[in-house]
Amino acid sequence: ESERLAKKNPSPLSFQDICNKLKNNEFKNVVVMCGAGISVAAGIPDFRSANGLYKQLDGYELPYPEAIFDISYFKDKPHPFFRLSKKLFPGNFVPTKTHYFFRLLQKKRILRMIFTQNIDTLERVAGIKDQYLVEAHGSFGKATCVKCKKKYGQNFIKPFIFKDQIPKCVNCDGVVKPDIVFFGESVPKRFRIQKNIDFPKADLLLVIGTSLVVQPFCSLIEEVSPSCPRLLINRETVRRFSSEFNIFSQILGGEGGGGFKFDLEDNYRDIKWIGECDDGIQKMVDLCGWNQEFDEILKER
Ligand code: CNA
Repeated sequence: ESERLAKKNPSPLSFQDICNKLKNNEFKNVVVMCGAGISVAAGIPDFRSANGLYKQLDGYELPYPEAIFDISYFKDKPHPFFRLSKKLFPGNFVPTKTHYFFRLLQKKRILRMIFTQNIDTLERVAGIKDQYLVEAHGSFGKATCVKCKKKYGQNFIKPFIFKDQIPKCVNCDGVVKPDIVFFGESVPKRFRIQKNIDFPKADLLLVIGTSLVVQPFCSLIEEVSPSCPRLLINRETVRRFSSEFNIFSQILGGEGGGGFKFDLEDNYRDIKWIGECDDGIQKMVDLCGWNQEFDEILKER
């Protein structure tokens, strides 16, 4: 069905057209939406791929994989999350070409904002400044006691996690949870504020390395103006959920939400490049003729 609609109403823009416009400085406010796929080449598994984290949770005794990030499950059983945290904890990973491409956009002063779902902080490691970053699902940078809300830094929780212990509050003995947004928790205030500021201003939306299923993040693609081209770079095309799936997935932990369109109907401005993130990015750099500048940035790795 989607192919039929895309054929009926193909995008007048090609991947090459987008790159030409970038090269000719026609985009001045690039908004990026990214997810776990951009960090897979750094060695951090994503959630939903065939060898993703959700397939690696066998020994964790979870009722369903998403429970590991479910706030009510966590309050009852925090162990599985902390066991996984040891694997994901920032510090041991090098950013990918894709992360450094964001840095190139920042250098060219055409990066409006990156909205990331990732909690690995690799955007920061690649040199993205705070002002250009919205960590929509939080990060391991800070932590909060679930009971008394006392705030902690990353250095407090890290030794506990690496010793396979649960970090406990010095005041009330409550569990200290990293400030990562779990299913059932609300997104940070910065997400809500920047969403209304940056999306209406976007003249190009780059969606990269995400299955676009987690709400409210996935609905952001609807927030750009109707004239803003939306470029997807991903291993697979992104799905659109039926309402039945939403009800089911909400029971599973708040995903879905549906109703959004991406590269399906009214395809007058959506473009997709299916393949590895870093290959798509290299292709963009080649077509833009930005190789020399990009290589300079990559040398810092
Ligand atoms: P996801 O649902 O696992 O989807 C990842 C998407 O990326 C899939 O569509 C894959 O096909 C695609 N993909 C995987 N590898 C590549 C690659 N090398 N090149 C191109 N495409 C690729 O992950 P989402 O980010 O969409 O889901 C949101 C969750 C995942 C967020 O809440 C994150 O916090 C969470 N997560 C984050 C990390 C991280 O911080 N690195 C790791 C795992 C999960």
